[in-house]
Amino acid sequence: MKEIFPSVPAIRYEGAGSKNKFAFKYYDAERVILGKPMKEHLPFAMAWWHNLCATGTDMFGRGTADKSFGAEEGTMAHAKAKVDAGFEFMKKLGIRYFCFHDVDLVPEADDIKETNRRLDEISDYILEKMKGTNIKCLWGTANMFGNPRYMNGAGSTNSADVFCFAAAQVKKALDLTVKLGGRGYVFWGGREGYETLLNTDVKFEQENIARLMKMAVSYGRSIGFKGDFYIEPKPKEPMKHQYDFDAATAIGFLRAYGLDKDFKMNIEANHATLAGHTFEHELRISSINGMLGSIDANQGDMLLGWDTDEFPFDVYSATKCMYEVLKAGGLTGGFNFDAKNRRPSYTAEDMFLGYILGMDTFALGLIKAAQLIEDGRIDAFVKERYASYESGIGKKIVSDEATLAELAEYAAKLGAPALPGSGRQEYLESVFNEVLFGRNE
Ligand code: XLS
Ligand code: CA
Ligand code: CA
Repeated sequence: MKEIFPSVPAIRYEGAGSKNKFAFKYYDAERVILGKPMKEHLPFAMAWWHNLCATGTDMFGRGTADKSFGAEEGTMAHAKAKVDAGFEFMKKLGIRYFCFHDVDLVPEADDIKETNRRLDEISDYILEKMKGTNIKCLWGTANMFGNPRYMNGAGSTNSADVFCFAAAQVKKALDLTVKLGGRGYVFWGGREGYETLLNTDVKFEQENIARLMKMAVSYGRSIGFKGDFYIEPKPKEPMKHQYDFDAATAIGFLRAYGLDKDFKMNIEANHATLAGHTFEHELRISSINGMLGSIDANQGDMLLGWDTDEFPFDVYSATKCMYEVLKAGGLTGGFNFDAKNRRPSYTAEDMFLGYILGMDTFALGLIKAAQLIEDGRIDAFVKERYASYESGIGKKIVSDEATLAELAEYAAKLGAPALPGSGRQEYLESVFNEVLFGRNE
């Protein structure tokens, strides 16, 4: 088959001194970190939508990038050309997973029966392509936000007919995920939210979202889906209020409706910052609740209030992310680059350069997070900070043996407690810098 990206070679690790733009400087797939090769710590995935579909269209102008891959857009020939391009792309970068929405794969027809027929055809073609490679699906999902019928949401819509279309799409997307060996299935609540309470029954809408999710779990399990379902929290955009605001909100929702055994979180960095959190905050909240499943690896722009989906470049953030992931014992999902090139970076080479940046940033993050753990000063400090609970009255508190009256008596005896130990934030930040940058002369 003719190469689609002839100007880009297979990307290899050449190390930090290399000036070759088509080489990894830090991502060395076989390098062992804390007992595991990098490629196992970092199951990277390609996002079908941004990489193979998005052309850079924005509210003010047309696309700048040509993603026709030699075929006429809107045809099945184009759908297949995208598969060819995607597989060549993943092979050249050594990426082993992809993520997709149903409508990323084929042009949507007016009738859902025809859309589903096209999905069967393209998934057969993808399966053929997967043969003889180690490339698999990380997760699948249904796009329940683009079509005008979803203007008021999918699970949360006011129209029972639209709810049925959402159910039909979820069913088909689950079929495809299972067919392509997916590890997970994502619900990102695109338009599951509201603009004004004047026309909205929030309780009813949330109950219906839970109903759709329960049906998905029961259908998924019935066709042999063993992976995790994920909620991907996001606080706003496109809706003003989105129901899955952040990890804490989504976890509360899952517990309220008895869905917490089948679902975990898919945490996206850009959504975390839109919610007014750091990426690592969202990861920690998920992980302490046993719900850290997968990651959408990207970053936002702190000067802009929307979802810019940039390729990860911030090594501090990637290091803090990998620190959380290592502490959690890894992911059952992976790292999906839900990221797009900036509009003026419109060439095919830029598609590769974006992924090289992202993969190297996370490789650096992994190396540095492992060094922080091996260094041990941060861990030791945190342990020491809570040492007053290891003996005496503190131990009684955490063993649930103390009563309020007893503690009040203890306090009265003391008169006034000594101030808690210093938080030492500046010291810890300097330890962090030292591990990141080492000696510099
Ligand atoms: C949009 C979301 C979306 C999900 C999948 O903001 O990031 O792309 O990841 O539907
Ligand atoms: Ca995402
Ligand atoms: Ca996003």
